Amino acid sequence: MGNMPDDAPSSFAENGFLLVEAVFTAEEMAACKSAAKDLVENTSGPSGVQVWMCDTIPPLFESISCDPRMAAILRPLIGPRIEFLSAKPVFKSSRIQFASPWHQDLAYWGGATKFSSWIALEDATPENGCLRVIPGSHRRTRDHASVRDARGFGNRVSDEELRGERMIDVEMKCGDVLVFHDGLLHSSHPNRSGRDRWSFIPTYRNADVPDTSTVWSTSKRIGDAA
Ligand SMILES: O=C(O)CCC(=O)C(=O)O
Repeated sequence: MGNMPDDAPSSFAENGFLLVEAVFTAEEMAACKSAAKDLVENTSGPSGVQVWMCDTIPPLFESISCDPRMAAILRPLIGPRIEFLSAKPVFKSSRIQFASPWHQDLAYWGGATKFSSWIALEDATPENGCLRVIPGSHRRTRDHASVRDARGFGNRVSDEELRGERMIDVEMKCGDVLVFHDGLLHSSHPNRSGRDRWSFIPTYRNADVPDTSTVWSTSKRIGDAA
């Protein structure tokens, strides 16, 4: 299941994210990207994000989200009973020249901790808009300003508030998976490559932890223990 590091649970607990290399093949990622292009290129909003709940997600995307390799990566981090909630292909068009703003996903969701996996459908670099993260930021919930403009992402933490914090670029190869905690502060670089950039982000939670979030009314158990 890719190159799962030996210290995965402690590294994830400390940093709020974990990069696992070479999980999916280039062929699998190409199929996912081509299906995502057909379905969302012309329908998603300015942020390039479209969300599918687990009961309405197209089969190819469900199979990637619920793949045994994903369950094997998530089990040491979440626990034996994993629920798949929803997923989104994220399309960063070559026309989108602005960075995605800093935020914690929990500002949109509330309730129990959720875990997302940023799956690289192609190589992600600072030039084409890879993610940026602040290691360890998942331990503190920040205030988010509510902003409405053409960049999408209505809940944001300003760049000024984060000045001086250690930010790292997460460069990824096609087929790599970055699992991250919903408290992790993240943003992404503008896409200056002149080419589109695609990723796919399924979200999960621990079925044993009560969740007061009202975002999801359905979920699907994944993994051997389900
Ligand atoms: O992939 C990106 O460019 C940003 C995605 C993101 O931050 C999110 O969906 O929460």
